[in-house]
Amino acid sequence: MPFVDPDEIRIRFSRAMSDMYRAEVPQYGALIALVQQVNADTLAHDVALAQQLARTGELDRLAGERHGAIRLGTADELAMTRRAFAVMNMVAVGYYDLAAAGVPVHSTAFRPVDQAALRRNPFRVFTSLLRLELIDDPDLRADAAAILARREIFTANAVALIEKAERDGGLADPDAFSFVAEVLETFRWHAEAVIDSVTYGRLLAAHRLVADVVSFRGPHINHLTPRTIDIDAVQAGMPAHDIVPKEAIEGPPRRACPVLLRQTSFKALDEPIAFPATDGEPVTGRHTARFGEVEQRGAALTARGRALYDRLLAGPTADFAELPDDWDKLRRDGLAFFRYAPTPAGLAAGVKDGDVEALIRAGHVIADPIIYEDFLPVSAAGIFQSNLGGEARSAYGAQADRAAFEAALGGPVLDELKLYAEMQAASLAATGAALGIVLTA
Ligand code: OOG
Ligand code: NI
Repeated sequence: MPFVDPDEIRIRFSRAMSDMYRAEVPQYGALIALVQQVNADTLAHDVALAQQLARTGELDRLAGERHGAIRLGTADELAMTRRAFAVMNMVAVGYYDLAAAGVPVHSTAFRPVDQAALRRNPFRVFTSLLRLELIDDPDLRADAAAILARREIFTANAVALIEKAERDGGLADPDAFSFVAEVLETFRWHAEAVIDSVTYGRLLAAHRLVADVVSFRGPHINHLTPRTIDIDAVQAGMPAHDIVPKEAIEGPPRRACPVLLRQTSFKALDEPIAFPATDGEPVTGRHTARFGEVEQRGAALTARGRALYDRLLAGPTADFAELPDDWDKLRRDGLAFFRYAPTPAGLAAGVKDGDVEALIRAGHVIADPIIYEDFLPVSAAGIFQSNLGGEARSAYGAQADRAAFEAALGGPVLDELKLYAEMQAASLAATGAALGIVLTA
């Protein structure tokens, strides 16, 4: 039996997650229907956008594109999660420090990185690791560590299949099918807490997120986000679908040339949970953690573009007028990443001059924005806060600790800016090769 393509395993897994979350959270199904409608309407009315998305391969991936989020409790859990995602051709990209925003975690995103894999399905999982050292009360810290040390978030079969994939270099069917089913178990919602209600209350008082991570058998997926190409239309359409969105969309304002990421979420479910019975009496409670979110993705910004964006975001009015709303200007100013390709006219013209901007003006080369595949810590913090019951906590004094995160992960996280720069350079080289010239940007 040949190995199943890791990209195919990821597609199956992403679908299985979507089916599971639809069954767990009915509003998710309503949101998906709304997003599909908005995307279809937008494409029907914006031919230029439809053509651009077709050129960059995003049109095909759009309908199945999702990101999820999980919150892990220990270094061992993070290391095994890395190995599980590796079977699906997903690696850790980026380091996000959330302590600065008052959330006691640091995070990465597991996602595919090469262009072919992204085009097939860019499934990403925002993965946070609890920083127990940020819990002030030493007794509570020790209790939480002991509770976490007792749990095993992956099934024995999942671990065996991960080891088999590593040993053999892949998984054939039916192992690949079993792998998807077994790993899915890790992310399932369990309404039974593993701790008593008094301990739950103490964890909750330390931070709602601590209670969410420590109280359960595993890191239930807390949202699964579809991608829209018009988030304002989705936001406006939510009430008619009985979905109550947050007031404001996170990220940059609406622009003709979307950049980075805009997101909005709807309120977390208030769900019944059960604590272990005491004196034979059942003990029940309620927990809020799982919510819904939708996002619109735009161009990846260069280090320079990102610095400008961050400066404008931090400004008193968050006015983004200084960031050009024009693809040509964003490209010429080196503010965003682009994918270059020869046009049919360019291939027919027998061009000699390698100046890219001149070739673009002549219609011989086309440059499309490279889509941002990652996350924004400020938006992520806003998403965390709004779904942890609202009450914001001020920043933790602690510094980011990327070294500790990477030690827990068992390897370095990739630098997203480097990945985008490589994609841009590869597209320039391929365009030059197709035209038979050396291109200079
Ligand atoms: C993760 C929040 C981050 C996003 O889209 O920025 C996130 C969480 O709440 O666990 O998913
Ligand atoms: Ni999210």
